[in-house]
Amino acid sequence: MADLAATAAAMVRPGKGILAADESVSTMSARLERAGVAPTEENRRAYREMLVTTPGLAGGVSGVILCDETFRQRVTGAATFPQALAARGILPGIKVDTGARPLAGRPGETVTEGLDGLRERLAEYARLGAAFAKWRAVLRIGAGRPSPQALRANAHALARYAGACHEAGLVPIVEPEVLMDGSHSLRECAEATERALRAVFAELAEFEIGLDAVVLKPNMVVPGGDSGQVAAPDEVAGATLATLRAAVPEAVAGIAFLSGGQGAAQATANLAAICARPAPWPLTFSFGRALVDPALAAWRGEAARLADGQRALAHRVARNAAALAA
Ligand code: 5MM
Repeated sequence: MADLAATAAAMVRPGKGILAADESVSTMSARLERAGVAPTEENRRAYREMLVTTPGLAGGVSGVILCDETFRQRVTGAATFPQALAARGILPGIKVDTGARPLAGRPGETVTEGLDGLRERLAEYARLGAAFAKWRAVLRIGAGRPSPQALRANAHALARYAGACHEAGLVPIVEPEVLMDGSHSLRECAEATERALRAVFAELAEFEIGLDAVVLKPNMVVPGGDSGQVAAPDEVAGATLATLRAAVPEAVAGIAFLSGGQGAAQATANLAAICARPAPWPLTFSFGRALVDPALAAWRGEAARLADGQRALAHRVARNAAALAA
């Protein structure tokens, strides 16, 4: 466990965050199509190669999360993606859940699946070079939601996943995402997030998971996207840290926020406000869209625009790394 705690500490070390480039094949294909790029296996590979070979990426990124397809692909020059990341001093991570599926008896709610065969898959990913893994639970705010049943089912799966990761020698990123979708208030987001985190840490305690080798990836506490409310970064920071303090044990190795569909600049401003306040855990980012959307828009699948895409990613990484030191 000492090695795992050291890896977890390296993932959240000062001035660095985690790049979430683990979109599933269907999500990535849809994003490429929206950007005018044909959604082929080769274009998904080329896009991820553009990201991970960005000059200086290791200056602000401690780890990159990949999906199964990318993990088995190669960058130009024959190294696999995990080998290419390790050569750059970046920890390779792998998304190991198989997605959110409808939860029986709870219309509109999901449970994230992927426990079947997980031990064998984790062992293979470890052999292929993974240092850490990620599993994302998806929770919605609405009438009666998230329900106690959805909270418990997802928390139980996250705890079993975390235990399996530790057995395989991987650090688990535990991601219970309360979606921004909806018209809920910031207060309702805070309440739902606190309930979600309490459920997760109750299950992690039940399974005796060593928290010094766990990185938590929560949402920030923000009003729903359709609420019409706008929360200033200081209000987001206050509500986010109050919620985390109420539900997250101090023993957790670190907290890496997701961006959740916030605009890139907004996510960075909120991150900076959160990091400006004292907290008992290392705080950082594990953004997907807020890091890569500008890079995809700049690249557009054209080899001649590769450097533009990389500059866009490097810019967002630098802004977020600077936010950590706010
Ligand atoms: C990059 O997207 C991840 C997985 O996407 P799928 O839904 O296709 O599996 C996702 O888990 C991501 O890591 C987190 O939600 C954080 O991403 P954002 O864009 O919210 O920061």
